[in-house]
Amino acid sequence: MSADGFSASPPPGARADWTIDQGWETYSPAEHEVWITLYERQTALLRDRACDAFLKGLDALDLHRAGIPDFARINEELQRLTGWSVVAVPGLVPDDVFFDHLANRRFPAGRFIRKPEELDYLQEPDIFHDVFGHVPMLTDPVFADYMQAYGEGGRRALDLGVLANLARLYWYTVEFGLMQTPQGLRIYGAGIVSSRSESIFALEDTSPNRIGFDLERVMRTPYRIDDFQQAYFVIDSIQTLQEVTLQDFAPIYERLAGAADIGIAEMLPGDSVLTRGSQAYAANGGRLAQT
Ligand code: HBI
Ligand code: FE
Repeated sequence: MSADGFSASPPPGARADWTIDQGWETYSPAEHEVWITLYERQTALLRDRACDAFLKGLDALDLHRAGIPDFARINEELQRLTGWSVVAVPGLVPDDVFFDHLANRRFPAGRFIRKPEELDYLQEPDIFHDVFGHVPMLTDPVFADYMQAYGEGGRRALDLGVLANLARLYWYTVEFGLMQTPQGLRIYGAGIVSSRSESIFALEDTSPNRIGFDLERVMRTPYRIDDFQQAYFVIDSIQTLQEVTLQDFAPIYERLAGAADIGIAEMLPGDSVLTRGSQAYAANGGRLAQT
């Protein structure tokens, strides 16, 4: 991937749009076993932590089958529900390629799965993060629209050179978003639902800030790529995300161009505060201190 996010050429064996065949029949029993271990561990934890749309999607796609799902099988149901499909890619793809897939209702998912010794954490998204984490929410029609709109917005943001702001929106919603529901705080972000430790930390730990979602606030707030988030943003419904995409982003990008970033752990007077975090986890070294 080149620095500016525009297409380098696809790796050998990949098609021009960076897709590859999933090759479901080539997974080993040990790889299926890793999926089953992760799946059973996460679903036990998420029953009262993930939002309804996620849990419904998990069941609708029949992901509780034993082992790594065959994209051809889940795509039949996914396309019927929201017109989305999962396509296999070798790993992270250039931003413009990524946005083009999303804009066409194709979710690019890595085909590789983590090693048994990496169960708890890996830097690059594997098939468990991508398919268990991201795909169930794509069965929700409103969220499915949001993801397509994000792809279209991403292409525009790349052309305008403001991708960093939009990437924060993706990070604090699609990857690490929380939702307030009548049953309490629930998770919808893929980066959280696919992680056992962050599924607990994000909802229950006193360290992180939990702040009501505000589009420009989110787009001015940096995020962590190497550890638990120091701030989580909370929507009150998936419709909130859809309303976001109905806005004209041009004036927002102009305002953001003149606005400084907000400190990752900072709280602003205008924030709607659910949790004023202690930041104790980050202060004492975060993940490194835990190992
Ligand atoms: N590629 N396969 C893959 N998956 C991603 O989540 C992804 C990507 N490329 C770029 C990217 N995400 C982000 O940089 C954009 O959301 C900004
Ligand atoms: Fe992801």
